[in-house]
Amino acid sequence: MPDASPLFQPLKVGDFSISNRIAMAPLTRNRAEKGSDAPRDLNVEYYRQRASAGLIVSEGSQISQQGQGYVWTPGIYTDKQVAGWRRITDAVHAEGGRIVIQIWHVGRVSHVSLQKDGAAPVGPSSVPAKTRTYVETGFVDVSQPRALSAEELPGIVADFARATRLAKEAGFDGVEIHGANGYLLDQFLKDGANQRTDSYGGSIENRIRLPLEIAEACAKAWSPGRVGIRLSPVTPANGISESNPQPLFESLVGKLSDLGLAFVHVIEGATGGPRDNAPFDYAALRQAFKGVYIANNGYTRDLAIDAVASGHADAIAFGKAFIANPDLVERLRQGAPLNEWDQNSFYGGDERGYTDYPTLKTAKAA
Ligand code: 8OZ
Repeated sequence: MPDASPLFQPLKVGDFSISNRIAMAPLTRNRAEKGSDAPRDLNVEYYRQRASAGLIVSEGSQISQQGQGYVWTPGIYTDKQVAGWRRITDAVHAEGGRIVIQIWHVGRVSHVSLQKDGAAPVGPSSVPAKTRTYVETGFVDVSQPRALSAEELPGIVADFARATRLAKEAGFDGVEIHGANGYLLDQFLKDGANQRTDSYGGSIENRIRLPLEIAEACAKAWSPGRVGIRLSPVTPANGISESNPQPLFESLVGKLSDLGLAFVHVIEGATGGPRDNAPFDYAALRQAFKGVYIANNGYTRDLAIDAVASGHADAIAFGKAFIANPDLVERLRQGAPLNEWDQNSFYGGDERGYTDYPTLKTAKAA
């Protein structure tokens, strides 16, 4: 019996609608074309297979070379990348799906070998992240970052706005600004990384300034109803920390709501880890935001059904389950068993562990 719970019902998200409230979370897979970082045939097939998600949020896609922190992640700043993405959005739309692109600047989480002319990665302050990244030759410590000058910030805002315009040109339904997991926006937000003494550091008002300027610029570049943002209030991902996240994120989300953004996408707890690593009142964020609230991290079918039925969230994003189950929505609808994911093929490689996971239909035929 198809499940009639609201999880499987349509939803209006800003300027567009989705056919169910199950989102595919953004998932870094490092399989863009080598050299150009443009999406290629293999990536088209991967997203096409997952188009029954109510909403696909693409893997993080750098808005500039400076914004790249890992090898073979796709970009959204060249014509070739836009043309590659166009084939993906066409394929997803042909299957009746919706797809937004996650636009990403890694900030200090990068390595000189990924930067133009071996330059230092940039961040709010010259505080290195205690984390690693991977480059062509394998895992490496991230490089010592350089603090961005205030004069450079309008250029970064402009790069996000350009990515939004290019996303529209590439046929996406919208953009998701990557504001989570210890990357550039999270670095400005959180006091463990932001030691600035200018108008972008110190008070909450100052630390939310750059994320708000970026959100506003993206909204202007297209429409507020085409823009969402992903946040992770208490994640320790990539060595990030914040001494008092509750008022910081309530203030930020309230202002994002005033801008009329389509959605906020909130990672509850530690990214890919425990949902309760630190106390946080997520209901207060939902209260502060008038658009769609998408919750993510460690949801099971039962948790997801309850979260949407109770009003905790409007939609639920699944990450790793979507890697291993292209037909996740159908499986959840039926309460069917899920394929297990193979961690070894998450990052980089070929079609194995990428486009070869069976659906219920192909498993039956085999
Ligand atoms: C895993 C590996 C590399 C990047 C994130 C974009 O955490 C990522 C990411 C995850 O948001």
